[in-house]
Amino acid sequence: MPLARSLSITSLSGLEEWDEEFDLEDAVLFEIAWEVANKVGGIYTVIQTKARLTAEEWGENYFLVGPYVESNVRTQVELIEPTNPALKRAIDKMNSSGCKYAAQCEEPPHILAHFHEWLAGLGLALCRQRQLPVATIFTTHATLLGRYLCAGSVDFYNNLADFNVDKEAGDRQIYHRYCLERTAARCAHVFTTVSQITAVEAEHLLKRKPDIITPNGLNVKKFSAMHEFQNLHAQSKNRIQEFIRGHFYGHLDFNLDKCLFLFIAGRYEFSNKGADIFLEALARLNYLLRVNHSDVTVVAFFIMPARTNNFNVETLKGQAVRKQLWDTAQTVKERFGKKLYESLLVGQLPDVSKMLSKDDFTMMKRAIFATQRQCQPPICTHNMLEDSNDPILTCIRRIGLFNSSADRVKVIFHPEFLSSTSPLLPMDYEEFVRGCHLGVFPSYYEPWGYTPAECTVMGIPSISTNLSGFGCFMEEHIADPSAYGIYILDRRYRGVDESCNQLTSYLFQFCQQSRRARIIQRNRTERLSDLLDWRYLGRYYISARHMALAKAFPDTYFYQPHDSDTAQGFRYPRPASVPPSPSLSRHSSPRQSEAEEDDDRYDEDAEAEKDRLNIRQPLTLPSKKGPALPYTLPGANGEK
Ligand code: G6P
Ligand code: 1S3
Repeated sequence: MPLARSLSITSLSGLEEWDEEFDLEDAVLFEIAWEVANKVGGIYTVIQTKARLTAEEWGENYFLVGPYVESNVRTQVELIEPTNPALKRAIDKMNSSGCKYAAQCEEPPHILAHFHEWLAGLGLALCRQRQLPVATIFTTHATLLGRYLCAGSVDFYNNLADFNVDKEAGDRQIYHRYCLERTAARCAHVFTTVSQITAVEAEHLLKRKPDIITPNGLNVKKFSAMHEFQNLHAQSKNRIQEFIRGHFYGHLDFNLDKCLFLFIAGRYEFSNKGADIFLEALARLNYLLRVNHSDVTVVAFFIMPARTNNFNVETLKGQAVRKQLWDTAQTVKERFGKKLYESLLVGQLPDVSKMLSKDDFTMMKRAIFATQRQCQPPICTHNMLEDSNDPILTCIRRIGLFNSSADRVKVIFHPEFLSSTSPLLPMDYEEFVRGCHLGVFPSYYEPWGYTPAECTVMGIPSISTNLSGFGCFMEEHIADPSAYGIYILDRRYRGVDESCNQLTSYLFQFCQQSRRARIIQRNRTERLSDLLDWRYLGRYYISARHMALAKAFPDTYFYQPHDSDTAQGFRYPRPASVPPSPSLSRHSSPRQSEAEEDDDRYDEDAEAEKDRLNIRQPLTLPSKKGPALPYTLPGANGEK
């Protein structure tokens, strides 16, 4: 007999506790999405990271439904028999006769079905059309039409209210998909989306105002030692540096210790994800670093999957050459060590001129000879199938960032998601992010944006925009986001060129920070992670589910919004250590004197404690209804 469940979400760094009592004894939850155990993009992350909290609330009455992809089932799914007899009968019946509705048992549970995105929307539409006793939720993570319109040259945000949606969808040959999405949104008991900016978009393009906003969370990993994430940064950075040593072999004329790693990652939508203005800003940054004779070198990684025909030879060769140099150094070191040991054993100081033999020199010369290279270090790590039309490569050709010695900004395009089994850069995404210095996500279309959120929980600063769900959310909840390493680019009120200048200036300022300033900033960034934890944000999904059950089964469930519905949102105050004087505080990144520049032994515990005390104020933002939706989206400068 399943127990009535109640969920208590405990306090996180002063964020409000949330206790929920809702009798789910006779309810069953199905969550349906194309990305269940099937990684395509961000929705996979939503489902995968949220599963633990949802399972805490629903126990064995929680089911995820996704496409059957043999390879994914083998690697991600543990096959078990259902324990609930009603479900077992339904599944048996489905197995024997195809996917027909078959739950005609005596005491059916109350079914709640949560559909994500238009791909799952057909199931929702059929549930409603056949009048099945199922409470339904539809969550859209982007609108189809929004994505298509933004990818073109349309001034999207200034014209949201005026689009002839049917015509626009028809013109782009997505009318059938658009209809499915709109139907699902319209006929769900509860309609949700991931951010306020997408709520406004949905209201105009799908013609329904979302009932609740369900921001995306993450499972935040807490380390017992407070600075463990800093150590992880140093370890992962070393591994990226190794890759750089190989990639730039023969051209390692820059100081790796003064090298900053920037990256952009995500679905390959060149202008929607802001790869266009990132490249342009990098070209401007290159100029600024050169004319200012900066000793900093920036390596910007583009991790965006495109169609390729495997790694290219030059890139693989780079890692092979590096390995050969390493092996040579180890061999010579061993021989040297042996001679030294033998000399000490007989009580003599070694004759340094005889420590290296002719063979040693020949071996070292050969290894050095192998590092000679006629071409520049490659931009792209793979053989691209559409090399001549590829937007990133085309733009690089235009702006002339070719990894030459004079360039202070180098670019590496890795058109495949990262993997710890790669022969080139054997790191998974999380390790890679930890080793970088700054994530750059200047998106034009970004309903939420997991990439900067992932950076935040790992203590890595990021740049997002005020057209992304994440950027707006952080702007709303943090008094001085950039002091915490959350830079929010203005793409709403500025033209592309102006936004690009702002981005260049953020990047240039970042390059001027000392190591110590970066360490302080990372500590601050990491302190925000509770705000993005599912233990805090999961409450909006919980509210959506309770609302749907109450709408579909009013005799059994009652949904009452929290009293705090009208309360103002919580804001993280400025960090205690930011200089109070306006002239100094203009740079909200931490700054210090030249003498302290490279002191990485800085202990920030005292500052952290001050900030934590400062942060401990009650949070009154969330409610069962979710945050209030202002539904005013000031005009964005859509000049693209
Ligand atoms: C972490 C480590 C330090 C290291 C620093 C490098 O804080 O704990 O030992 O010096 O990272 O920071 P950077 O920003 O230069 O990669
Ligand atoms: C969408 O994935 P995308 O990268 O195509 O869903 C994500 C999860 O909700 C969201 O973070 C992202 O902004 C959307 O664009």
